[in-house]
Parts: sequence; C-alpha cells; structure tokens
Amino acid sequence: MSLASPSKPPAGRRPALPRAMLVATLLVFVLPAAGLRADDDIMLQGFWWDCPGNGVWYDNLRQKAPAFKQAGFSAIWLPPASKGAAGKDSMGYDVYDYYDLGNYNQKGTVATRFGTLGKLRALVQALHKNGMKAYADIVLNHVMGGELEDNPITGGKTWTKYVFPHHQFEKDWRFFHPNEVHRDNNGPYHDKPFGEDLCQAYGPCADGLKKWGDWLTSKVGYDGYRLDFVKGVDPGFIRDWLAYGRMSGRFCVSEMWDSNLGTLDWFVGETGGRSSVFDFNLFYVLKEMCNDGGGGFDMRRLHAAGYVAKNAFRAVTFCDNHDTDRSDPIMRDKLMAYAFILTMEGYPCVFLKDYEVYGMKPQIDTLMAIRKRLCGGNTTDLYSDGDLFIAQRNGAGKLPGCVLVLNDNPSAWKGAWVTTKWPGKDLKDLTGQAQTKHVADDGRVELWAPPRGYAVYGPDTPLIDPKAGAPGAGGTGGATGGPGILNGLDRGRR
Ligand SMILES: [Ca+2]
Ligand SMILES: [Ca+2]
Repeated sequence: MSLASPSKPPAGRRPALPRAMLVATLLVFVLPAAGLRADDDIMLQGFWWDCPGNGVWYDNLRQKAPAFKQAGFSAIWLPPASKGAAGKDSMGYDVYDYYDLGNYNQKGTVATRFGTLGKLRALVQALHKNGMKAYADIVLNHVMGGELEDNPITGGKTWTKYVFPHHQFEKDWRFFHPNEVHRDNNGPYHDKPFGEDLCQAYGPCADGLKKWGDWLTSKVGYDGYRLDFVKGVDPGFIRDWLAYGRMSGRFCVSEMWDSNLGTLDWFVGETGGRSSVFDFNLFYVLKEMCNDGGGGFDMRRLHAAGYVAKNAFRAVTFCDNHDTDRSDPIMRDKLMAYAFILTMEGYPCVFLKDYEVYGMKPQIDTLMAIRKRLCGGNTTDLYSDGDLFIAQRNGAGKLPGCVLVLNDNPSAWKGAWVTTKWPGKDLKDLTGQAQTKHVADDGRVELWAPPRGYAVYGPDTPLIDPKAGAPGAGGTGGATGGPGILNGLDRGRR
C-alpha cells in the first residue's frame, strides 16, 4: 500500500568494516531451505499502478511469458487476484471478496481489473510452461466494501457485514477491530489506515485467512507470495500463515516498508526466517545516488549497503515499485541502481514499468544476461571514493564472478587500480562501454566506468545461455537512459 510513510535512512556513512566481516558478524540466518531460490534468480514485478485495465492484463502477461523467460526472469509477482471494492478499476489492494478471483458478478463486474479466473490460471500455466514461478500478492490486513450493520462494540453502525454467493469466509463485526478480542483501534496492528482492519487473533478470521491462502495456492497454482503491508499485521500470524497447508515451504517476500535495518531484521526474525523483505534500506540509498545528478552522493555509502549486506538470502532488492513510482521515485539515471541490484547479492526485482514504459529494457536485458552468466558467490568491495564504487562478486559454481564499477560523477569517466581474482587474464566490460583490460600477474588492473554510469567487467563470456538459446545481447548497455538521460557528456572509452 502506498499511504505508509517511509522512515528515511540515517544520515552519514556506514562503518567501514570489511564486508566479509560484516556479513560474518551480522548474518542472522543461514542459507535457505533447498529450493527456495537460486543465486541467479531474477523477479519481475508484473504490473504498475493503473496499468491497463478492462481485464486485459493477464492475457498481456501470458503472451509475453516466453520473452520474459528468454530475458532471464525466473519469477513474476502478480497483482492481488481477489475482487476489490472498486470493482473493475481496483488494483486489488481494497480486497472485498477473497474467493472472487474474477468469477462472480460482484461490485459491478465478473472480471477483476486484470481479467477472469480463467485468464489468471492460463497465465500461471504459461509461466510454468516457460519455467517461471508465479508469486501471489496477498493482503492480510484489511478488506473494504462491506455492508452496514449494527456493531455492539462501537454501539453504532459499521461497514463490516460481508455476505457472498459462495458463502465462504463471510464476515461480520466480530472479525474486525475493535472486537471482543481487541477492544481498540490502536496501532500498529489494530488501527485502520486502509479499510476495515481484520483481527487475525479471532479464530474464525485466522482460520479463514489460512484456508483461503491454501485454497488460492491450489486453485491458481501459485509458487510463492508477496505480503502487502505487513506493518499492520502481528508477525506471529504471518509466521502461522506461512506454515499452514500449501503455503508451507513456499517463497515469501513481505512489504515491510521501512528503511531501518533493525526493523527489517526484526521482522524476518519474527517470521522464523520464513519471509524475505524488500530492501527499502538499499532502495533509499540507491535513490539518493541516482537522483543527485550533480554527483554529490558519496559512493562510499554503497559499501556494505542495505539489508542485503546483512542477510543476502532474505533481501529482495529493487529500484522502484508500484507505490514508490507514484510517490517517491528514482527520477534519473536509474540504470545505475539496476546495475547495482542486478550484479550484486540479493534477489533482484525488476519493475515492469521501468522495463517496458520507461525504456530501460535493452540495458536491463544486458545486465540480466550478465547476472545469469557471471554473478555468483559472495562480495569483496575493492575500492570506493566520493564518486566511484568498485566491488567484485567472487564467483560460485559455474558462475565465474564479475567486477561492478559505478561512477556518479556528472561529467568524467572515473577509474581506479584494484586487485582482482583474475591475475594474468583479460577483463572485458560486458556492457560494451569500457575497453578490455589486461590484469597484471599480481592481480592489479585499472577499471573504469563512464559518467553517471557503470561497467561490469568479467572474463570474456558470451552472454548467451546455451540451454535456453537466449540472446543476451552484449554490448547494448548505454550508461544512462530512461528518465534523466544526460547528453553531451564525456563518452570517450577508457
Ligand atoms: Ca491490522
Ligand atoms: Ca559522488
């Protein structure tokens, strides 16, 4: 949801601990249970606020499923599927009837904004056929659009009566705060910033949400979840929900809209490590870097940045979503942020509006191909100063590793001598911008990136997955692009 007020990241630089030490010191949870995700997985947020309506969206995504797979996406986060109070205009966050997935004539429409249940199932089948996973967007905090009824707790009338043609998960005042379990409307869990606030401590409500989640997973075939507005829900219930029925063992990322590292880590801990979180801490750091077109951002702040540096396997990194795009977006040079999340650790999530509408597809495709072929293992930060950040992925398995060079200077190429893991080898900028460099026998090499841009060096590797036959299209990576394209800069190769 968008109304939450994000707290801002603390000012000043992070302590300059070696990243390996920081990880060793702060890592709370070990590697995930098998199968939750692979090192090179990439998520796509498959919608934006007010994406085209009239029930066409599921078909639109289904038709693009092979192209999404070819580009390197491994999972798509789909919008909330249940019928919203706003009917065909709803983005799904105003849930009216959890069990109406676009198959009952309610709120003036059978289909939801995104399509019918049949279209949704066809989409998920197409994703599976193309080897991708489907994540459901889940609202556990509130519902909207009920009928008026007498409420003995408040002594007045409340919009808390929900009756459906299928008679599943019907509700009355007992399901909502204030009720006989919690006689208050106090935050953080009992207030109502968005709609009628569900009481997950009331047995029939808890059971209803759990049984619905299990049914939804089976009915549609979802592989995982994105939980909306978890700031409003007792995390103990989220832990229970994720342990119930078909939810057990499936991937989950929660919208804990907070930049505080302690809060993010606390929430993950409260779920027993079952839920990842979107890395809002890293998002606000990357946003500052991108939006400061004058280059005043101190690139040393990228050292050990974000929740991802503490707990890489529970961090979903991103460079805008359907909410921040409307309220708090990265306005310029966003590809610098994508270069970071698509080469560094964490589970990166690409925002479809950036990919399709803001014109970043060619450069994001190149970065995704680089991730699939090179980016694995842990991270060593090699160099940083006010304008330049250089970090090496050290490689794992068949992924050899790479070196990211990020430069926020507004007009000049920047480079620095670093010591890499490739003594005596050639390192190529796989984005096709900087010159290939020979690494000295002691591992030292001078690596460069263009102004307001990036380079990603690695062993000369065809950006083609031989199994998928995917054209990774090396050499198309413009350093800038999308919002805030800069012209007339020093474009000379270094
Ligand atoms: Ca609540
Ligand atoms: Ca700077």
